[in-house]
Amino acid sequence: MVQEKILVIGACGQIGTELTLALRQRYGGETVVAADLKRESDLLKGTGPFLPLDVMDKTTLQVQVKRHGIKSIYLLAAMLSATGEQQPQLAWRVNMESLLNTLEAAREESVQKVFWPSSIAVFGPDAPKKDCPQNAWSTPATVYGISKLSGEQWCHYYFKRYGVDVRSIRYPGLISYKTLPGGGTTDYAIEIFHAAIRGESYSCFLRDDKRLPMMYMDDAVRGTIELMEAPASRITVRTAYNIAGISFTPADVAAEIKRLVPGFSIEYKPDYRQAIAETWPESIQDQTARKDWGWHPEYDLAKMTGEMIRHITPELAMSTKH
Ligand code: NAD
Ligand code: AKB
Repeated sequence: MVQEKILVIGACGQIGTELTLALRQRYGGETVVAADLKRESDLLKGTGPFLPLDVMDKTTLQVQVKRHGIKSIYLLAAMLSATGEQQPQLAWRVNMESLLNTLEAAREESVQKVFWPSSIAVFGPDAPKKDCPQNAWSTPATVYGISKLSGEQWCHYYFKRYGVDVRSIRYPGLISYKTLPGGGTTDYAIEIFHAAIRGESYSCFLRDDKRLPMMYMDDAVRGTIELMEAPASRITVRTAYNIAGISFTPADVAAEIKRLVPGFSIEYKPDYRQAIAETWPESIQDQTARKDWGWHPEYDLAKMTGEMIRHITPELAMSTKH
């Protein structure tokens, strides 16, 4: 069977890098066109085609989708919660225009499938903090969360009105070692590992007891591909699926790191990101994703911590020091 062409927009980011590599491994390097505003990252070089692309340029996006005969798009370009709060107007524009340009390109160029990630940030202070359900009341308190909630509705609209097969997941905070995070409230849970490997004390911008939903990147990438490969008849949610991984506090992850890096120490200096985190759930329910397309996480806190410590070399940790 000839594999149809895939476009990953935002391919040099935290998720984009790992998702592009996983898609290339599964479907073949030439099948997956990586695109980003940034120059091609070293990890992607030599693994498949790269396209410099600004997704805000609707005409160029459409031309490239047509030229490459793209049949699936993964849109990962966005401004995350913390940087979004620094520039709310820009975050709204980037997050909404990138999605609307992609949905329009999909509609006009007969793209068969679109993946666009939402976030646990759609839930605001009025949603249940524990085991937040799929359909909990959403009153997001950040521009990022507002853009994700609106984006979910646009995905639903394009599916209902135009039949575009758009699929989405509300990712928790994602933990990975290959690429640094891009400006979120959950970034502490990656920075902490780099500091530990450098032999430094970590100054955490959240409180010690701020529990949040998190997930190891391997689970997120596998879940994304499983969702995209599921038969359309199994997909009952056309806004975005809750998926749960691990729920932990900074103190929990610090204790787990200390077991493997005995001298590690941490101090807590909450900043504006604590206020963002306060509005998010501590854990989420994911029964609908489990029932519809078989979602299940494979990493708990101990397994994730072991993988992070194993893969972050002292050289890598030194290169990420700022
Ligand atoms: P990131 O910031 O690491 O990567 C985004 C990439 O998009 C970057 O490489 C950036 O250069 C690129 N980009 C930005 N503007 C662009 C433009 N105009 N045209 C083309 N490329 C552009 O973000 P990420 O963490 O990989 O997140 C990807 C998606 O997943 C986002 O929608 C984010 O909201 C969502 N998400 C991420 C997390 C997480 O923990 N990382 C959690 C929930 C949801
Ligand atoms: C962020 O902190 O902004 C992201 C997210 C949970 O969406 N990691």
